[in-house]
Amino acid sequence: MISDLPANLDAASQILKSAARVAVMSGAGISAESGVPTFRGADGLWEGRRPEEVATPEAFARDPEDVWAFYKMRRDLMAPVQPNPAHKTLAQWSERFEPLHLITQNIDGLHQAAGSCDVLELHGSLWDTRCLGCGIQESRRDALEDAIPSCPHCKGVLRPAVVWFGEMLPPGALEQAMEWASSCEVFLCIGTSSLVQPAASLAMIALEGSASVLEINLEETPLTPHATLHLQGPAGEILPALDARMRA
Ligand code: BV8
Ligand code: ZN
Repeated sequence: MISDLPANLDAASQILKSAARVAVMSGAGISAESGVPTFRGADGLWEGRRPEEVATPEAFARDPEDVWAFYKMRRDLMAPVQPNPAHKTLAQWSERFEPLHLITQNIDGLHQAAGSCDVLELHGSLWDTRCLGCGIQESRRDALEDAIPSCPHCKGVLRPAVVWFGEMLPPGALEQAMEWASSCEVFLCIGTSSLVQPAASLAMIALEGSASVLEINLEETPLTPHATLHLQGPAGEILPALDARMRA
């Protein structure tokens, strides 16, 4: 799809202006302008390490220390990171639409840091741990010193409370996301390669529900041919540009 950005921005802002029910699905690309490496880009986090190596229950069973080192590296990397204008625009839009449902594949917490509430984290949170012993899940921003952190309640082994490949999404999360996707008027798909399932199926569910699907991405993805509009460019510039047109 040839992207004529100015025309697509005008068309997209018209679609949004007349919408009430909006759903958003974000991926790693929305945090790229905050300095967070994406998964499959040239500087991708997976660079040199296959996802199956670190983001699977088998990897954790095989070498929990190695998997924790990977997540600690990401927690340390994320600690100083701030939301960018893309996150901030979506936070402002939560007042503008009735409702704006925000679904994210990201585990970085930047939507919440920008002020968005009720964020549906399909793949869990980098900041949460879950105990293999007592099952308690809690958010922890402290440095998690030990190679394999232990539960403050029962001394059991903690794991990152994220969804690994081959694992089910949190109970109810996919159902909620599917309900929002099927009932929205506009579905914004921002900064995702649309490769990881079942998240990648949400945009198609929105299309079946006769929503307009607006894709914001630096490049074309498997969703692009199906999208109503493809807005090619950085989310941190495109979302504020849409917002400005909607206010004009
Ligand atoms: C499940 C948490 C099964 C951990 C993540 C074969 C075919 C189809 C499916 C499968 C298959 N083989 C296996 C599967 C299933 C698998 C899957 O989909 N694999 C893919 C790789 C093929 N899925 C699963 O395993 C899921 N579970 O299926 O369960 C099951 C069923 C029944 C019973 C039991 C089990 C679980 C998947 C969740 C995995 N966890 N994250 C962690 O983060 O460490 S996934 C991980 O990838 C992140 O969550 C990330 O968000 C997600 C998706 O990636 P993206 O967000 O899209 O990021 P990516 O780098 O790929 O793309 C960035 C995009 O942004 C690019 O397009 C780029 O152009 C763009 N961009 C960059 N900068 C900008 C930008 N856009 C705008 N502005 C910018 N500035
Ligand atoms: Zn415990």
